[in-house]
Amino acid sequence: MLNRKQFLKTGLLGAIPFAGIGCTNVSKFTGSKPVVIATWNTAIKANVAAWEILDKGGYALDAVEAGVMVEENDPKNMSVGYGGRPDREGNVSLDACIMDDKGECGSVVFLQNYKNPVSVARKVMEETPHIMLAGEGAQQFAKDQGFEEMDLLTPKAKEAWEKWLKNGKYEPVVNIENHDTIGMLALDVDGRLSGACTTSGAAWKMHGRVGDSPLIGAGLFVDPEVGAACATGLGEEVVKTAGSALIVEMMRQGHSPEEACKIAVDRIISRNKRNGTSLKNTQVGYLALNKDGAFGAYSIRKGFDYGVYNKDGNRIIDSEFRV
Ligand code: SD4
Repeated sequence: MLNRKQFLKTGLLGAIPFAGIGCTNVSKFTGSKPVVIATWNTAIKANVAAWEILDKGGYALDAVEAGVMVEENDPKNMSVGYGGRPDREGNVSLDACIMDDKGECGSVVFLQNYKNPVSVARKVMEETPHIMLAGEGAQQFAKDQGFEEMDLLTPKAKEAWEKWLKNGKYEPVVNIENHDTIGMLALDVDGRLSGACTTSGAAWKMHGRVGDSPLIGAGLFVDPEVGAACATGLGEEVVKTAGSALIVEMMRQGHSPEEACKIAVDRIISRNKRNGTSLKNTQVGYLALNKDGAFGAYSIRKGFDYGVYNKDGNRIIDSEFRV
């Protein structure tokens, strides 16, 4: 099979003329580099792994991969990787994506039995001519790449599922109690932006359901000329409004990272208002980082927080919110 470099050399992509780059009016919102930000207060640990790489002058892509892997490997985080909550039939299935400073990306969806989907996603980006692999194909690829197969359902997650089965209502909510998907954005000392997002998805989802987290433009988007954004919360709402891509475009138009996130939250609210649908208990939180290292966040409701590690240290910040 062609790897990505060979594929690019075949000229398939070379035949497409480059479009002119639009105005990138983001420099008035300055920050510092290196910097890493990630969703929820679990980020405090994940950021340390990312910072170890960034602080030594390392690559943002390596930093986000190492950072989110901390959560994938942690069985206490029941929304990501090993220990994630299963679907309504008791299967743990994982989704993840990664995007680099050249706008290359890779993702895996509905991956079972491999605890580090972010690394499989990176292999999709680097070793294949594709950007996404799903289900059995993703599993076969993970196996071929030498990833170790394992059972991801922990006794704790199994117990939670059995408890849920007693009522067994199919209401795949991601609200203020049920979260911890990790989306992480980093800017390294050389100004390279990268992002990653990884999740076990909505607890008790239908078998086969995929949310926003592995979808480039929804759960994650990186444009090296402008900035990066990622999402957490009820993925269906994020996908319906192209959340992360929208945020990056808003930053391109001159909005600060926080303003851009607010615009994306407002888009969700107005869509639901227009349709008379309820967002009761629904949470969506967005993070954004611009190419100068300025960052911001916004969520539908109170309770979303995120971790930032930059020259001022590692800390948790409460997001601004709508209600
Ligand atoms: C999803 N966005 O699959 C994910 C869930 C999530 O914290 O963010 N949980 O819809």
